[in-house]
Amino acid sequence: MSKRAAAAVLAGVMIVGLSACSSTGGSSDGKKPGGKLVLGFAQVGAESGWRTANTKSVQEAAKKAGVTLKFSDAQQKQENQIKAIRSFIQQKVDVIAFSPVVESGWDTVLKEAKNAHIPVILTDRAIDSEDTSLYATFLGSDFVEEGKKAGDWLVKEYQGKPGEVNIVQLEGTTGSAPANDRKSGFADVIKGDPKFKVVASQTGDFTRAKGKEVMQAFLKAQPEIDVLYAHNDDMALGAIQAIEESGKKPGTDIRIVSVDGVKDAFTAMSQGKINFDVECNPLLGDQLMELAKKVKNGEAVERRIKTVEGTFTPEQATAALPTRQY
Ligand code: GZL
Repeated sequence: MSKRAAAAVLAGVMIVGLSACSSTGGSSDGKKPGGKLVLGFAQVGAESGWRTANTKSVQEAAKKAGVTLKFSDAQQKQENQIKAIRSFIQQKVDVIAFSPVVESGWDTVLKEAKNAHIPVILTDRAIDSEDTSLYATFLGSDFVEEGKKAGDWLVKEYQGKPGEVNIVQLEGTTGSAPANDRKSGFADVIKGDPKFKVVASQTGDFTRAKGKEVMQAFLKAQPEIDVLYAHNDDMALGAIQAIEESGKKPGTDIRIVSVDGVKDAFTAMSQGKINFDVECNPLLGDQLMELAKKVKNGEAVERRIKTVEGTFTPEQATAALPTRQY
């Protein structure tokens, strides 16, 4: 996370300004007089199993909470998310929430929302704006921590083993908070041990197709690959196809550490194809609806709400499979 965003995190609890409820005439229960709370949600896209689960969580939670949800899918394009936010402003929704596809380039449109007295909630991904008044709160994972967990596993895995460890890295969407932070968290852990070398690192844009394509290129270019670090499971699953098509065994010839913890990755883990998975929880819907109502009412909300998530070994993933929600 950038220093600016971290400064916002340190801002601690922030009382959402009275403007959030007075100028828009918010009634006592945060809804338009006589109507349901209207929430505009600008989603990144449908690029991964994680994203599909996140969308389902938001849509189901809105229904349960009696919130009218206006939903847009930006197909991973920032200009589409900006268009969606402008349309929500035009429609005078009560609250806007979105998962910023990349960290920068949001100030102008968020200033428009602020001038329209529509509070904004960041979900899943952060922005690097210096102006922390542009959003009421950020609900999502700590991606640096996720990267560190992946690095910690790797260091433990190779403790006491001689020789160099050649790592290839499939990065998430260029410029996105999860890609930037998972990369830096991982790098921070391994930089202390010269045996670990990242010999190639390239974006696979969080998709299976791109993950497979880039892994094919890695396999052609790199004489020796010991480990793949994938910033999400979909890229890892695409890479597994490439590894198998090259005649190598994923999880054995090339160890794989990934992030997200979706069901398909747990299945691959139960087959010995992924060696460690750092969970990233997509089920943010219920918390988002609670926050939207509070923010609309001008109630105090934490500036930063971190999602609770763990890590999975193949044994733990196999045991969790039957009840895995996503
Ligand atoms: C992380 C989320 C990432 C997931 C990917 O919170 O933004 O985007 O790790 C998804 O699977 O595409």
